[in-house]
Amino acid sequence: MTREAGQGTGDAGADFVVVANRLPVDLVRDADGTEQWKASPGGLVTALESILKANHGAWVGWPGVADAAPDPFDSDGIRLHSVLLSALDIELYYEGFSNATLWPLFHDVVVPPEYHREWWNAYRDVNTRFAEATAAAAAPGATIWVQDYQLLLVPRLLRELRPDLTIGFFLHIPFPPVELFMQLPWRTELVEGMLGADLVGFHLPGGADNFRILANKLSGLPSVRLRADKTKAAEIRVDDRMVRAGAFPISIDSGAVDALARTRAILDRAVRLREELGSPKVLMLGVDRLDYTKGIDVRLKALEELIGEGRLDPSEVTFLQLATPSRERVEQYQFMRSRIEERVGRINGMYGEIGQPVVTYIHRPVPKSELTAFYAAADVMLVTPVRDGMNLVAKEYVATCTDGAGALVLSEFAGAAAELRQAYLCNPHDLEGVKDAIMAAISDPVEERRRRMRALRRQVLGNDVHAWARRFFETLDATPDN
Ligand code: GDG
Repeated sequence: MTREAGQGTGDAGADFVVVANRLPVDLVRDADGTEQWKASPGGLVTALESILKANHGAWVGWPGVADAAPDPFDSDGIRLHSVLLSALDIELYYEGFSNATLWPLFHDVVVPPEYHREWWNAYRDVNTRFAEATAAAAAPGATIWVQDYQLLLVPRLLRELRPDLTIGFFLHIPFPPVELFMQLPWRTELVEGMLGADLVGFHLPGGADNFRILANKLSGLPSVRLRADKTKAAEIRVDDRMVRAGAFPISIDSGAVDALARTRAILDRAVRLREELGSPKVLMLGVDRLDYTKGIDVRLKALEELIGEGRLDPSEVTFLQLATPSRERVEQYQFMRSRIEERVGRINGMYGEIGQPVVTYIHRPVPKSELTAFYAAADVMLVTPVRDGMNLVAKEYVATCTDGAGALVLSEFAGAAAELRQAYLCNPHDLEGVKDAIMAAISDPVEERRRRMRALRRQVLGNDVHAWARRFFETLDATPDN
């Protein structure tokens, strides 16, 4: 990766620009103390890499460190433009408005959202800076794709600066019911911010519907629903423009996950892992960012009760929970971490044997290969969020089950449940239902479990992240007035 400024897309700007809170790089400090930016490829980079490379692509985002804004540099053929955030910006815009106002509100107020004017002011300022950086990076007539809830105001701010651009927006988290969204003191500004895009994408048709209703309720904008359209889209008239809103369920690079899961290294590691865990009869797995929306407590409660009632034998069952650290400076995350760790301790204290805990809990990130081995080793995957935009973990598990032998327990409140109908679906608020789903996933006849997994694999392997990006751009190109 090179760091020289002035290379790559040159002064003319980029024809395609992704705008996201984070740049796909991390600042890494080597043993000798030198610092360098290293690519950190996430799902979005994978999905957009070929489009970015083929279109003189650029990416605008925060490099992940306070007060750092290196000159534009190239990473894997993509020009990266940094937006500078101070420590105070991070506290007010990111930890505050994004993660303690919008995140809980958009996840059905699982914890109470906080409304603070100084957070909102910082959010508006930072969104303005993102829009300015994007306007400076884009070539005339370029296509821009703005990502997620941290940047809801960017589409409109950017359109004001650069009416020549085609602007898409995608929301990775749920878009809440109208009654909840109406709590927001800045509800009209936020909806009008999103309406600056030509196409607004959601995971589910319900999100697009809520958005269409709010555009009418808050800004009096008329809309029509395009029922025959595959994305269940609506068209909203904004002045002399048409804005389209529709459902684009995201996916993973299923083929790549499937291929990795078939490698000798992963298969061997999966076997060793089961041995290290005491060769349990049943290995259950949870993989999440440590977040209160993910329902980690729900599955721990279910496990504790199933053992307490004698329906599960602790000497035969092991539960491996990977809970990656996340948003550790936000208060609600600190509370939740304590509650979960207390429950893990209680279960192991009650039911574990020496050298043989029931729950193995890992609170640090693991490499992708290790995570893939976890998936490959697990008999039952527990995905029990109380609300989740999609949940890629569920799809990754399915793509990793190359032998067709695993079982997926999946919350109805994850976006993924709309596509993964053959999972063992459950309502995370109904603990008895969760327990029954876990028991069915463990005890159903092998043929039934295999039948379900075959259907899930057809779904996940047939709808990958490349198809997701393609569908979004095809719709963006077809949106009227473009
Ligand atoms: C948001 C929405 C939506 C986790 N721990 C490790 C690790 N991971 C990877 C997983 C997966 C990703 O992180 C998590 O994705 P999810 O979709 O499950 O959840 P969010 O982070 O909340 O994502 C969500 C998504 O955006 C996309 O639109 O599905 O609903 O909330 O890929 O594998 N990866 C590695 N080590 C870890 O320790 N390597």
